[in-house]
Amino acid sequence: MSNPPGHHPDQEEFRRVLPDEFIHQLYDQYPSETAEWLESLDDVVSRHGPTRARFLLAKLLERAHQENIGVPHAITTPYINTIPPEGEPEFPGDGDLERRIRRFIRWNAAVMVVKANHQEKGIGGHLSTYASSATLYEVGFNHFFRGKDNGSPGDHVYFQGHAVPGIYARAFLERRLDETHLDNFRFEIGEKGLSSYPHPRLMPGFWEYPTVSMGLGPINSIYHARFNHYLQNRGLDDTSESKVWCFVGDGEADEPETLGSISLAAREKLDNLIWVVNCNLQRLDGPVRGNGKIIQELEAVFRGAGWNVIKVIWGSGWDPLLEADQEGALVQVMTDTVDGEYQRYKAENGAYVREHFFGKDPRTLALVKDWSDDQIWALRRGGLDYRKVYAAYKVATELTGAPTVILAKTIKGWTLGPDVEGRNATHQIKELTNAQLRELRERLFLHEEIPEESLAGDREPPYFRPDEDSPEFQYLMEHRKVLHGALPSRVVRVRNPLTLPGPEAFTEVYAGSGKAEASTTTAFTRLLRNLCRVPEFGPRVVPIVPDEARTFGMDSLFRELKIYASHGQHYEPVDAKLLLSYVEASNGQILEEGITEAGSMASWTAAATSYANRGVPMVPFFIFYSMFGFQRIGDLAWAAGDARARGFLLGATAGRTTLAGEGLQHQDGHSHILAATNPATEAYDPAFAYEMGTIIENGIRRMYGDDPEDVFFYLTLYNENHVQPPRPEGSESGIISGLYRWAQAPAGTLLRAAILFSGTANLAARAAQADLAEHYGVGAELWSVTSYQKLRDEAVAVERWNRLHPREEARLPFVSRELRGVGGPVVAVTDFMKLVPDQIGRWVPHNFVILGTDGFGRSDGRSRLRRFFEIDAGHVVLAVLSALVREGKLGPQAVEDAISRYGIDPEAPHSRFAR
Ligand SMILES: Cc1ncc(C[n+]2csc(CCOP(=O)(O)OP(=O)(O)O)c2C)c(N)n1
Ligand SMILES: [Mg+2]
Repeated sequence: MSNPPGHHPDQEEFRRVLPDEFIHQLYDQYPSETAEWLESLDDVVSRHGPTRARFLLAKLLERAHQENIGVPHAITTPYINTIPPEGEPEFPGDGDLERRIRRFIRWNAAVMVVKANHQEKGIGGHLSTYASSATLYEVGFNHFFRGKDNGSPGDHVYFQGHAVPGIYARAFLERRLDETHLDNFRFEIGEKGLSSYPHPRLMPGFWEYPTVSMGLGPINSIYHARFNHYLQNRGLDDTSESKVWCFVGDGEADEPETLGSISLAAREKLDNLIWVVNCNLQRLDGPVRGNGKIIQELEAVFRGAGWNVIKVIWGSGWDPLLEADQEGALVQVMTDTVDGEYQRYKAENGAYVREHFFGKDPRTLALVKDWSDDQIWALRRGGLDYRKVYAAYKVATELTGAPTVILAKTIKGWTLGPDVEGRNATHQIKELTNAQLRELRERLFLHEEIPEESLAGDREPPYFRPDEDSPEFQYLMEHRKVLHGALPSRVVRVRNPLTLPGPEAFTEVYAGSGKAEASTTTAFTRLLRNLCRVPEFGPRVVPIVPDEARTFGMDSLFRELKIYASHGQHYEPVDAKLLLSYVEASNGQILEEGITEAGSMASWTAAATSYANRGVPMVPFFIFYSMFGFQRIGDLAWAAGDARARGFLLGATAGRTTLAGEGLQHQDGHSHILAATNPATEAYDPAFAYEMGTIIENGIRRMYGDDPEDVFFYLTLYNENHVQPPRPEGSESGIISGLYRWAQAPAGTLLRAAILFSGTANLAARAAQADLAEHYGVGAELWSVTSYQKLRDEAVAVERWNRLHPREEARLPFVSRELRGVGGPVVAVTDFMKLVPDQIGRWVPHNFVILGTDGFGRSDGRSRLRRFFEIDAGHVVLAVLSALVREGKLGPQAVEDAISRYGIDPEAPHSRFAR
């Protein structure tokens, strides 16, 4: 059975599952009155049809809202523009000049991609994304996006990654780039290269926000807008003059990161946030919603979440048709047609559109009876009509109290000719034949600018740039001047300097815990509190937690620092009388993000890039469950590295055996491997509170000191209590470089060995050292390795130097130099997997044995876990003895003795293979 027009099949499904009377459990006080209303509705439907009925219902709802009756908003509206023609503000620009400018940019954007692929086949680039969105960007550039030339941070614009050719092409017109730059699009190695996508790491004076991994731009933009409110509410910056604009693909909207946090944006009333979704109805492989309508679907989602939704579906050419559509037949056809059909129309022609679109209803066919096929073909989509786009942006920038999304309907590959426009393969097309280039020239009316002969034969197509005294150039520059300069532009200009903390803040953590036992997590929480108390510096610290503060003992900070709640606390918390109550305040310092590691990471990124985006350096500490860090939000961390973020990531409850009881999905033994793969990350696994403090003190200096570096720090924190020793004299540089001798070999021993420990494995190493001396006469030195990653990085650099300097004496890596004097085997023990110490394997100048926690975690107590993973003291002793046996320094009975002393079962299943 076919569905009646306008009837969504999903609604039928819904009704079958949940009857209306379940949903509206209302008592009917006056049944006869109800019957009258229902009859009236039936009567309208039978006499005037469903369109009229819908109209009346919409009017009733409108009135109900005016009267504050409290009915829900309809989640979708008809498939027409949200702003009616009579509500459109006057377009203040010169439409003709802007059209010409857009054509030049379109041409250059296409030519740079085509030329890049002539130079090297397969180098890539995209033609169709920008071709669909040129108008969306150009209206923004000419009328809205605010630059930074007046000393302010301006607007924050997140460009769609695949649209970059157009952004470069505009910068070329503005004389920020020259032909060599364009010719080096995607040829970055060497000078004047242009990166494939927006990468601040690669073009630090140009790009600001990495967006190309789908979904990350959108979520980052939400938390960025939210962070701007945070800065404002905490009195650290005036952010009222900055909007966050984010350009999103309609296919990109399927990423969970894209839509996952939109309700936060509404809850936080982010009226500084505008999203423009380029609804070209296509993604990479084909239609986004062939059988449905992405614009309607997104409208429902965003309206449901509390956003303002502005649909820009139809160009001005449709206005008279819609005006003449008195019975609503055209609106009905528009609403009933699915995206697969809309896509098809644009790959066909005017006659096809007449037959297949207007022909759906005799009344709509009649509307265009006097129109030629060409006229029908010339009807535009809203997102390609600068007047409609201008109107949407203008309204969006003036709305207050909620974020706004603009759903702009466009055509993928627009103007690129029939082989490209709207085709399913359009996303991947990166070359145009000579004939296709000629066609493009026709479509863009560039006969004068691109002379016929310039496209003759095998010649490379030329770029076109209007002279500096041309009206186009003047117009373009004048408009950017009014808006305070060109964009994108990344400028690091400190507007609110940061005063570094003095040494006092660290005194406590360096002193050790005396006789008391404490974990590195507790010590960190105290350090964080001390840092927050430092005058001037303190307010710049941004503690971020995804609903785990209690797990880390950080609830002690709630009352002192307060939890940020943009609109304050409107209730008395249940624990108001307790010392550690849940205190929220509009100037609260802690970002307690709730259970969203992705959202927390996006907040962290906003804070960690604030030194550049706002000129207000902030010092964020994102404390997460170490298992749900890099593994969970690795791509956001990658983007943060690209964005040159500076700050601290803390993986708490670290270790495969220290976090007892939790098991497979919680116990982290590999985040240090994942962290080590991020080139911006310095990963440390401190054993003691003073090491943690030293790393943080050094990190603050490196990231925020006189010569700031674009790196960020990852530290693992453990929840195991033990006495925290005071900082040994002279250990600072070893802690930072990754390794230092923590204890000499006990006196009176004959054989030599070294044990390297990190994190809580220090306990097993220390116990093993004592046992080795007492029972076997082995004197093991103890070394603390704070960072295998740093040791490896240094060694790799030295190795390279040696390779390139054959006449010089070979240098020794730091780790080899340090361990050179150890007169025996080296055993490393860690609560992380063996791959972590393996990083330094080839530079350890002795027999090197690694004990680590490979495989999935188990829920059990610490000691049994450590036995299972073979990292307890007994196994450390055994490993040292066994190495000495292999070196011929001891007989095999030493190992056998240890096996029996510690009750080790040689047949026990090995953790990695025990499934
Ligand atoms: C996380 C991620 N997955 C896949 C891709 C590969 N990719 C690049 S563009 C694209 C399609 C984009 O479609 P849409 O968002 O609709 O953008 P359009 O080009 O149509 O404007 C895909 C899948 C990516 N960049 N990021
Ligand atoms: Mg798309």
